[in-house]
Amino acid sequence: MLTFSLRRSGLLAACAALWMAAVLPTAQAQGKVVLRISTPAVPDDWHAKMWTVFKDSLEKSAPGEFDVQINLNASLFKQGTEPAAMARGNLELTSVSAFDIAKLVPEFSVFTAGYVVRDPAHQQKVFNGPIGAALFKTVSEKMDVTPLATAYLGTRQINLREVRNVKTPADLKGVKLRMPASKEWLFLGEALGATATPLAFGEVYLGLKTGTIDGQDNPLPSVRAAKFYEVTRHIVMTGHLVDGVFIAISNKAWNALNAAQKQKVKAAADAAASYNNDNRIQEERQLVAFFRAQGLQVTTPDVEAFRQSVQKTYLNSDYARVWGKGLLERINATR
Ligand code: KDO
Repeated sequence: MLTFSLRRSGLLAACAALWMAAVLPTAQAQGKVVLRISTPAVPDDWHAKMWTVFKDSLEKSAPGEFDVQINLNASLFKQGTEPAAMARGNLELTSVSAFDIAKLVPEFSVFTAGYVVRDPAHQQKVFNGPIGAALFKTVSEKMDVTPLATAYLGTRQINLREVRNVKTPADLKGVKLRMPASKEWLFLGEALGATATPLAFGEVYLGLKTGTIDGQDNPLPSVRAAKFYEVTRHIVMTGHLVDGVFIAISNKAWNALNAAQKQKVKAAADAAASYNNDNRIQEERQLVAFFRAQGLQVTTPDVEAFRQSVQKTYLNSDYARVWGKGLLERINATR
């Protein structure tokens, strides 16, 4: 009977929908969970390649469940605009810098200050311990994104177009030093003694080539991956910032996952960060020889003079006032 078969097919459809909802409990019950990633990292950089590790890890732990879309070279969102895109629901994942976090979570600026984090091991201890847990909770509340893992970006050094005798911050006077475009980054450039000039990462190579900037600061693996060594002659090993980026997911995307999916996404982020960290640490050790072989001068300044001057600049600034009672001391005491 027609009425019966119609009723029956309606019932079957309802059962199917219930079944789908039970086995695929995320927002996109019909399809895969789409995870769009945007980063300014260049393809040959470890913190770009780590996203393939992330994707592969999810393919293995949850075959066919996620559609991970990796967008490098800031091709999807401009550098620094990713957190806003995530808050608007236009992006699921990125690697966010301490500088971008500090715009909304002022106490996070302690990690934008030079010579605070001592080395990659110290960085992992700080962020994987109680300090990281408390700060990440605030990040989630204020930025609506959840940090999943801490990736070591490397230790930032100064990289100049021309050879220059740099021993102390005074020797950088008048040097147009490119920094990413935010007041927190520019403050660091000025604290180093230079004239900080804002420019997006993707424009740095040309800026160095044409001379619109005199130099830039980045960790050695990024100098190699972005080929800045082709258009510069000198690296000054100031080691002024043990830098990190945080693999972070929008809360909208995170809250749409079930417990098993959350665990798999977190494990994939951990695997990606470990891959990046191991490779970056190892490569950093080898790159001085590589750059010298390319004809660059690599020199060590009076690092103590840089440390004292930079620390004094931060401690006398408004940044230090928002770090909260004892935060810097607790970071220093973390071993
Ligand atoms: C840079 O623009 O100098 C910087 O190193 C800043 C980091 O926070 C990060 O955005 C990084 O660029 C990009 O991922 C490109 O390596």
